[in-house]
Amino acid sequence: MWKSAVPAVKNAQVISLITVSSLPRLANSAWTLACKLSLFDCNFSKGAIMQTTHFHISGMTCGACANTVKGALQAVSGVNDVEVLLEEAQATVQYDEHQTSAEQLVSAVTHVGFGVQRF
Ligand SMILES: [Cu+2]
Repeated sequence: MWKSAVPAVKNAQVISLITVSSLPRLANSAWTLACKLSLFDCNFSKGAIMQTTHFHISGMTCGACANTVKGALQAVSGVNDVEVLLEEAQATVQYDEHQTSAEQLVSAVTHVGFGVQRF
């Protein structure tokens, strides 16, 4: 994700990180929306630190359950990619550490009625 070797660009990432962290939550959501619309490369613009975490999900019995879990995870601000495997009872989530956390992801899944454990 960090392809640039130009020092000036690295500085720009640090500045953008500081700026983004001080933005109000609403502005941050607008930024996330712009990212989802692919208006620019968000990983660069936001100084995102992408983290991938695996979860064991219990209680999924069919495709609809898997879709519910997937939707709940995708709805969390800062989540970049979600993969839910029904048969393996697993979810893999890629997210920006600056915007969310494994704890928030766990609570999103719990909220829609499934058991979830990080591994
Ligand atoms: Cu189901």
